[in-house]
Amino acid sequence: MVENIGMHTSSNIHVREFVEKYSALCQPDQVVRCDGSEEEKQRLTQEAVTKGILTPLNAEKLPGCYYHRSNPNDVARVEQCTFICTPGPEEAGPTNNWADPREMTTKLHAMLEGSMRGRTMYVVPYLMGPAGSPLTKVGIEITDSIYVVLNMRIMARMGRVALDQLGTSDDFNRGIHSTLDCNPDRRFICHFPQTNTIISVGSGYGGNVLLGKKCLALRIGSWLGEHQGWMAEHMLILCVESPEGEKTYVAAAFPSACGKTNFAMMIAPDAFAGWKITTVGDDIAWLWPDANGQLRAINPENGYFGVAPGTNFASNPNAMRTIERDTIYTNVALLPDGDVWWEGKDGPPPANATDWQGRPWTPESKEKAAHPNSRFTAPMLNNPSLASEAGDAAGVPISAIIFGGRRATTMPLVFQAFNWTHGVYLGATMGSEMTAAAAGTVGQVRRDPMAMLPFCGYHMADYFNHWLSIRRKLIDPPRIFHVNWFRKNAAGEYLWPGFGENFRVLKWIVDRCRGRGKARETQVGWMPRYSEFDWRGLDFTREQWDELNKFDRAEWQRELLWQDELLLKLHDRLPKELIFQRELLISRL
Ligand code: OXD
Ligand code: MN
Repeated sequence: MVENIGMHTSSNIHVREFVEKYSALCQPDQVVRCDGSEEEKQRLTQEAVTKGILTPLNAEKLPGCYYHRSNPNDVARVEQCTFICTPGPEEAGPTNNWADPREMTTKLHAMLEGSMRGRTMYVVPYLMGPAGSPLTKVGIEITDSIYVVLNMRIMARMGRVALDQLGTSDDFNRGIHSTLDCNPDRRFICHFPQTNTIISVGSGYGGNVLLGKKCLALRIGSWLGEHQGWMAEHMLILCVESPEGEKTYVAAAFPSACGKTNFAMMIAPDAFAGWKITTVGDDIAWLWPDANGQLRAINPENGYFGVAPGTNFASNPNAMRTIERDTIYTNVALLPDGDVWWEGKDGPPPANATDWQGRPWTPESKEKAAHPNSRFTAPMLNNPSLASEAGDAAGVPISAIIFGGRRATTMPLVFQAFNWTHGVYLGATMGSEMTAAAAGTVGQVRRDPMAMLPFCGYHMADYFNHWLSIRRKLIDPPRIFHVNWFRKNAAGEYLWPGFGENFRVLKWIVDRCRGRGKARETQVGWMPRYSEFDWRGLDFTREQWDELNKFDRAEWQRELLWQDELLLKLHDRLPKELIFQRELLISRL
């Protein structure tokens, strides 16, 4: 006998049928329908503590914060277990794993059968996007993980607000998650765009199970965007405000764990008194051309799921303040006084800690105390630099789009595309060294178009075409830029200080968008001269600048060959504009 707890059974018949279907299949002991209330948060948190899923942290240092350790086999997104299930493989394209929707559903349903016996099934209604925005989507996630519920509560607008927006409609994403036995061999993250459904089994890791984030807001979202005329992108959104109060909105796509959160929360160097950067979003942007031909964007999320290692008061003071309260920490190290620690946190390493796997740790230990992909989940409202527009249903007008990767060689600090089509080519051919955010070989350069390789829910060449088609709806398209904070010298040292100093790059970008900044035409795009950068307060010589921006023909030739690997994969659907851009680049080189 299934017991029902929580809010009234939803009056939406489609939600009811969905929940009944999966409770009959998964056979939980009880079904808890979440309403997003404070009382519910307290109750579920207490239950998670009692069950040992969460550990309360030091209430003075970190009020309202909790600690969670995942299964050591389950610490990152797993691209090899992630599938796009469309009627034919050509819709998913060569950059996605494809499975037949019927066969995959049968297989997953067999795994789900009875999977929640002895467990609770939580029903989590949520919104991606501010209530009332034209792009906002409703999702209902069914999960057997209380950790997922408490994280979803931070990352999305959760509970009654979503059911209110849904009304009697059938238009919602159906998400089903069961941790099963957390066995990597029984781990599948599957997307069914045609039926707006996601089924995720065998994992408890954020990117695999907080279904509103990567699964709905990016993979299903990108598919919906192509059909509905908008774009779901792996981009932060920030606002640059000048001392005169001029606001410029910028969106930027960097691959996972390449500093989107740091860039989105950046503070201008002291010398730039009066300049302010505020955060609209740190990971995902939904963009659409409005009726006036202006590209607008919302951040569909409500919180930050950020990488902890490397976060400190120098690299990201706003993040440090954001995660001082009401935050869930996953796989960081735990200190004896109930504080948390990770590599790259301020101050010296602690004398003693418990590492992310629960083992004693000292500075002499060979292994890292925190997992390199350890995370914080924190409410957006905690961010001291949150933009006042972050929750605006109408979104913000975007003036610049930035693409960037982690590249030790070849790529200069910043250059501007000649036009939108060239910018799409820059995004499409983006490369980056792999990070710990996904299982794989850290450090290897791979093509990651628009930082969407793991997140584009359909054929990548059709996605490029969609980008090109959006241009036709824009009257004054955003300017497009490419940046690289990670170039190194022969000794392996970074050539650019990065972090807050990236403001100088941002300022040049804003000036370019506003028709004020100067640049010179180069083989690769418009580049700033040393004299065109604002150097107040920083000692950076012309020689350093020249090394940072050196053009090496041999490296660019190799770059072109690397780009071909991806372009060849997509050859049968590749838009001719991108082929022409490649030819133009070759002739300029
Ligand atoms: C993320 C990711 O968690 O990109 O944002 O992996
Ligand atoms: Mn991301």
